[in-house]
Amino acid sequence: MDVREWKEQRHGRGAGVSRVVPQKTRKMKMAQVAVLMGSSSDLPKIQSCMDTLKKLGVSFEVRVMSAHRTPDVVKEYIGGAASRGIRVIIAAAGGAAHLAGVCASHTILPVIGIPVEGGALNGMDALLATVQMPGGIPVATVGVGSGGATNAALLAIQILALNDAELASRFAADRAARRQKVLDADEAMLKQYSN
Ligand code: RP5
Repeated sequence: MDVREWKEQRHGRGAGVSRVVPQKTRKMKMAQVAVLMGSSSDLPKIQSCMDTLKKLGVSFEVRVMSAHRTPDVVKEYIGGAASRGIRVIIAAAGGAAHLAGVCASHTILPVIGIPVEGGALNGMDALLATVQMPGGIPVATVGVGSGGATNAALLAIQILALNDAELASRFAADRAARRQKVLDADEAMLKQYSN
């Protein structure tokens, strides 16, 4: 029995074939950020992460892999991420959310964890599992919910912007726009309620 047959016997059909860098991914622009989610059911809850990366012009790839259901794929993918040009990993998972911590254990790249809401505890479980990493293997954990997913992208951008002046200025412009939005809202409120 060769290694591929052994993997297939242990993990199911197709397990012996590397799924880590599919042909399609190799031809795409080299990604700087990897966004992983534990299940495709997480996608709508972290959409703002991808939207924010796209808006600020950061190259990224999005994958579904699970610390529990496909641990072998996670290990292989994360192990090769830095050499493929990935600089920051964002990992989103719900429930007993181990994905970000497991990713962090396989790389020295910075890992940002998004606790995904849902299930019986509505994200409290994912928040604690992601944020409470034992000392030595850090995961930068953002909040539960859409704001957390946005912040994961912004934090990844801040890390990349340390070595990318153009990205730093796009980030500064985004922050200025957020400031302006509050000022505009304040002005509108004043007009609406001033006697
Ligand atoms: C986690 O379990 C996933 O990240 C997801 O949030 C949760 C439920 O997954 P599904 O049962 O919807 O695939 O691993």
